Amino acid sequence: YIEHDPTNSHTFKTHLLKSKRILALCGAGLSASSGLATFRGAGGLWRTHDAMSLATPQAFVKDPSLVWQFYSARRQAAFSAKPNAAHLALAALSVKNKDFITVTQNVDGLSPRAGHPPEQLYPVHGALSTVKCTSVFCSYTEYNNFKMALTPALGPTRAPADADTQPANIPLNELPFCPKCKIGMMRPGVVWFNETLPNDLLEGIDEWIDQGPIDLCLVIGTTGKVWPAAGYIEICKEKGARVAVINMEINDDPHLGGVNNADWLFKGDCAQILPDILQ
Ligand code: BJW
Ligand code: ZN
Repeated sequence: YIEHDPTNSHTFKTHLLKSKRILALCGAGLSASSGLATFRGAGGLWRTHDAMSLATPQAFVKDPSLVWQFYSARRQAAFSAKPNAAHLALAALSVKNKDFITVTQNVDGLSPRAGHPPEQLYPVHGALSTVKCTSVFCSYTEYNNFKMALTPALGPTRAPADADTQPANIPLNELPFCPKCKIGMMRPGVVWFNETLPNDLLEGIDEWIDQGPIDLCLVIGTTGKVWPAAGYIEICKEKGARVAVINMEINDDPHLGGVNNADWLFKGDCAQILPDILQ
C-alpha cells in the first residue's frame, strides 16, 4: 500500500486534473480535527456511550432522557466547533467544479458552514440542528433549531461529558415538546439505524449518478460500514470511477473504508491531506 508521499499525490493530481464528475463520501473523520468525536475510531462515541444503543428509534422510545442528553451534548459540541481545512477544501472544489457532489454522513453542519454549496451537498443522515415532532397528527413536522439548550434541563451543565458522568434522569415534561401540537415529543432530526434516509436526497444523488460516467470517488474519514451510504463507493466504481481513500488509519485490510482495492491511499489527518491533494 502506498502511503501519503509525493509520487502518490502526483499520480492522484494527474487524475484529478482529468476528472470531471467526482463524488466525495465523507464520515466522522472529516470533522475529527474540528474536535468532534468519531463513532468507531479511537475515543469514538460508541466506546464511551454505547451509541449502537443510542442511535436507534427503540432507544428513544425506551429512554428519551438518555438519548436527548447524548444528542444535546453533540449539538452543543457541533455548534461550538469550527469547520477545518478539509471542509474548506471540499467547499472550494465544489465552487470550482459544478460536477462535484459531496455525500456526507455527518450531521454536524460543518460543511455548509464552510461554504459548501447546498445544491452539491447531500447530508444523508440528517442534521443535529433540526428537530422533528414525533406525532403522526403533526405529520412529523421538522424545524431548524440552533439553541444551545433545547430546554433548561438539557442545558450544557446537565449534559454528560463522558462515560464517567452519570446521565441525569430528566422527567419527560422537561424534555423538548412540539411548539405546534404541544403533545408530541420532539426528536433529533437525524437518521437512526433501521430508519430510511431522506428520499429527496437519495433521489438527487441517483439523478447525479445517472448523468454519466464517474471519474473519481473520494472516501474521506469514514469506516464505510454503514449502509446505504457505503454503497456509493461500489456504484461509483461501476460507473468507471477510480477511488482515493483519505483516512487516519490505513492498515492491511483489503476492504478498507468500505473499498476493495482503492487506487490511492492517503494516510493521515484529512485536514492536512485534502488541502494539499485537492489544490
Ligand atoms: C480520520 C480522522 C482524520 C479519524 N482524518 N480520517 C446492508 C447490509 C448490512 C446492513 C444494512 C444494509 N442496509 C441497511 C443495513 C442496516 C444499517 C447498517 O448499515 N448497519 C451496519 C452497521 C451493518 N443501516 C441502516 O439502518 C440505515 N437505514 C436503512 O438502511 O434504511 C432502510 C431500511 C430500513 C428498515 C429496514 C431495512 C432497511 C440507516 C443508517 C443510519 C446511520 N446513522 C448513524 C447515526 C446518525 C445520527 C448521529 O450522528 O447520531 O450515522 S450511525 C453512525 O455511523 C452515524 C455515521 O454517520 C455513520 C458512519 O460512521 P462514520 O462516519 O464512518 O464514522 P466512524 O467513526 O465509523 O469512522 C470514522 C473514520 O474516520 C475512521 O475510519 C477513522 O480512522 C477516520 N478518522 N480521524 C481522516 N483526522
Ligand atoms: Zn407536533
